[in-house]
Amino acid sequence: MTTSHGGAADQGSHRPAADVDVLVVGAGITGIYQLHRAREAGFTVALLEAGAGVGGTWYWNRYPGARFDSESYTYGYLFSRELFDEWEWREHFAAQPETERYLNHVVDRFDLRRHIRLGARVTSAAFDEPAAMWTVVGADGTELRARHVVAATGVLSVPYVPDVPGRGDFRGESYHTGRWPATPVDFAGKRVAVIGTGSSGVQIVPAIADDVASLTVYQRTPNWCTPLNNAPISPAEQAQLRAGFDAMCEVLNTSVHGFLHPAHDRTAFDDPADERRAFFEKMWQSPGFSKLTSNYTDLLFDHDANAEWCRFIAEKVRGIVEDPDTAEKLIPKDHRFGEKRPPFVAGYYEAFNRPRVSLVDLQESPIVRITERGIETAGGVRDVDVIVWATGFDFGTGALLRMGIRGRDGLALEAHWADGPTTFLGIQTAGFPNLFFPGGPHAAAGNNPRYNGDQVDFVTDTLVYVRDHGYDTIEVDPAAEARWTDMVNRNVALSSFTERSYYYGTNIPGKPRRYLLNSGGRPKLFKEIARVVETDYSPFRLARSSDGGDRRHR
Ligand code: N01
Repeated sequence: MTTSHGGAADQGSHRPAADVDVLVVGAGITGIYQLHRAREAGFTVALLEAGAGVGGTWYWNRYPGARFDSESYTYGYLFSRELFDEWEWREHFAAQPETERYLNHVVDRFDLRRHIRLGARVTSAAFDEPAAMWTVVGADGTELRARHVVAATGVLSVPYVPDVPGRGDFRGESYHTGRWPATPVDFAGKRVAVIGTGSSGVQIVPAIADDVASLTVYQRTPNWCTPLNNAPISPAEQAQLRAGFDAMCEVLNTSVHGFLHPAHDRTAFDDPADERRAFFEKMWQSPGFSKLTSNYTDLLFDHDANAEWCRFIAEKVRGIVEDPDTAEKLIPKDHRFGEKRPPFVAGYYEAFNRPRVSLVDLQESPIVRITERGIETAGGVRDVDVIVWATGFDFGTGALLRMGIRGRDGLALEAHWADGPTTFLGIQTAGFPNLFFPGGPHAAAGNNPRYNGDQVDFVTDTLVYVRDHGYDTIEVDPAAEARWTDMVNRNVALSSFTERSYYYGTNIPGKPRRYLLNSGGRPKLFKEIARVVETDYSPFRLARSSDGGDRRHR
């Protein structure tokens, strides 16, 4: 790994030299972009990545069936027209291998690999106050001193496996979707259990249903699944994509959720029943998230409108799934569409028509324990060879709280966030100078790379500002942090998600129940960034260690 190529941040200053100006943690889509932007801005850079390859989510989640549910070309990078033109996505919703290839291509094309150290899971990051820099240690023995740390560690990067009694007793193979092994798992002729029916579970079920001897799906809560409607990108569409690049960027860079789909202009009851039904059918046939973003404008606010759409989906499920009892179990009863993050599927409901696929309703028959040979529920024991835990992630704060981050006076991030995260712009937290976490908690829901990319752009501009003004540290003022966090908490009411959604952390035992997204979305982020710039970074405390080491605030 090359850590230096002539950055100038420490030149002419009394401060001790860092190994690098900017250390990025995590080589996912956000970290790769941050590494590129920081280096382009003239900083010396390094990136530490826990995995054995780059890609982040698209490295770890290599389970069969893993794929985008945002359109490929809207998820990929937009910063380079040349990159966009030369990479041909094969499908509207690319599968994991293609995305992993794409991210490797980006790393090589922009000559970033020499700055990346793989297999270096960060175990501690401590702010050295007199030196005004971070000491970052990796599990592989790496130790780097960095002026700034950008933790691009993701919101869905720490897998959660529930503490079911007997879990360690199981003698067969077990895997979590979010830590899928690099060597493909051989399902042929095996009895397989999938526990969990969120976006990951409903992707893997149809992908392996033809290979297994038997597949038992353990469902605690059904989701409102609708078709992804994926398709290959035809040559004509490839040409259209290229011709429409600028217009597409304009939409993606300004839309609230970072999707291309245009908003509808009608509410559900503007239309008579037959037209509403025809519209719902159109939605059912439409790609990915358009069922949310292009549906009736009152879908998430008017319970009757939502109920109409849910009734439509329920009818579809009953029409697809041949066994009426299974169909009923697959239809959600406890939440409306959009109250949880909706999964998009290809062949999920159809999979239950195969004789070898069956559903266990855990509300009816809860899991009692894992045995050496299988899963015992209140309804009996089933022996299996493989257990797939599709049981989700410690969302939002999981990775940041496991990195041993220590700020001023040794302040532990875990202590600072004991009651839930407090942030400014979802980027910085008070007491942790020169630490940034784009793509972390208090980011907006939607097409993640777009919002995270906005944050990376701002972090980069901020690093340049700090350098060009000769400052050594930048740290958000606690009042600004409180203001942003209050805004996040106040705007919870704007969110359609219920407290049973993992966006509140409620899926993790003992985790404080706090809304972990920013419902204000990009408009709030853009507005606040503009204010930061207009007020010459007034929400931040900036200081020079050459001023005798005192923390001089402007
Ligand atoms: O995780 P989840 P995921 N016993 O938390 C169940 C993104 N993603 O990995 O609902 C039994 O959604 C739990 O049940 P319940 C996307 O943002 C994107 O599927 O809590 N079951 C639930 O069914 C997504 O939202 C794609 O009752 C237990 C499941 O496990 C996010 O990642 C693909 C249990 C967890 O669902 C997370 O999705 C995949 C227990 N003790 C993921 N504990 C794309 O398509 C939990 N469960 C781009």
